[in-house]
Amino acid sequence: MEEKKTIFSGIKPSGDLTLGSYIGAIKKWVELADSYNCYYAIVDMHAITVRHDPAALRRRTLEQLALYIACGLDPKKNVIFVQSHVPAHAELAWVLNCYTMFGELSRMTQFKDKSQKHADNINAGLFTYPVLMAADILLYQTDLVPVGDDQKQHVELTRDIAERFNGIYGDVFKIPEPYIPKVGARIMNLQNPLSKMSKSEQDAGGCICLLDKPEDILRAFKRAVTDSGSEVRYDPQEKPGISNLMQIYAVCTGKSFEEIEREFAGKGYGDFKMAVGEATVALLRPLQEEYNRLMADKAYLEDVFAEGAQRASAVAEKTLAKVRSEERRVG
Ligand code: AQP
Repeated sequence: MEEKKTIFSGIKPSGDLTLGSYIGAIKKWVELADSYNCYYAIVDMHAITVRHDPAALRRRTLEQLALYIACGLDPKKNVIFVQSHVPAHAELAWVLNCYTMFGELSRMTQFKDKSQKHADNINAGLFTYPVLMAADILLYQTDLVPVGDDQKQHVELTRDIAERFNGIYGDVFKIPEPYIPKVGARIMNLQNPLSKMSKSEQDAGGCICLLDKPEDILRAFKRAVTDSGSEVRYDPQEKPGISNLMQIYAVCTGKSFEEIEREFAGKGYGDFKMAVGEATVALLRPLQEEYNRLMADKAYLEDVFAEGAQRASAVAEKTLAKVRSEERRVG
């Protein structure tokens, strides 16, 4: 029997998880879990590249684990862990820093965006963030990295770094491929459909969090910014607001864009927005119930963390030993 391929992906606990995090990443992770060997991390070291509140980071790390499981990730089948519990990530990141060019990192659009948003704190960690991400991925000899569209550039850089390293030392790393969902690769802010829905920018009404109350979700969709005209039609250029809502509705209901266009032919934007809100509430309800159940059992969550760290470390340390012996030629 052919050996299962490996997946690595992670989300940083920089804010409450959003519908964007779910649709762009976690939903895919769940779908892939049976067919691959999966490593799903809570990448807390990435979250400290901007100023943060330590207590909130600790709280969110645990909440994020409960949400991963509530979304359908089974910790027995998948290795679920916290990045900082596996020191190999930091060590490999340092080595890879020495094989990554200043010019490459300067071209990263996320660095440019974050530097603008955090102009008073453009720290070196923000700049070398993609190198830590490369270490995260390469430590597990990953074949596939399911990410939203915004992270594609970082996965491409990871490939370049790995190829450069392998070109010098032989086949140390597997070269990973990005895996971007066809629908929902970039869920946009409901108040500004030209800007991504981000968990660190939870402005009033623009962002749906996975734990939001049904009435807040319905209100946010009711107030979502739409486009001129009144026809529900998929056209991201001309109708970015409606097209974003169509992506969300398509994921919640499993319907195609054509089916949605037929369903709302002759109806106004108001009916459509209401339907998207209701479909989102229906998607999130069971997930929220399971989350509440899990959060009442902190001991179980702590056990999952401990086991995940152990399983992840065993694999990560093997890759790191290979790196050390090839790169430094020491025993
Ligand atoms: N709006 C989105 N649509 C589709 N996919 C998304 N992802 C995030 N937002 C959307 C995907 O979720 C994963 C988590 O990414 P991350 O937390 O490591 O970093 P991010 O992409 O920077 O996420 P945020 O929410 O925008 O965080 P902040 O505000 O802290 O920077 C990735 O696979 C991402 O593509």
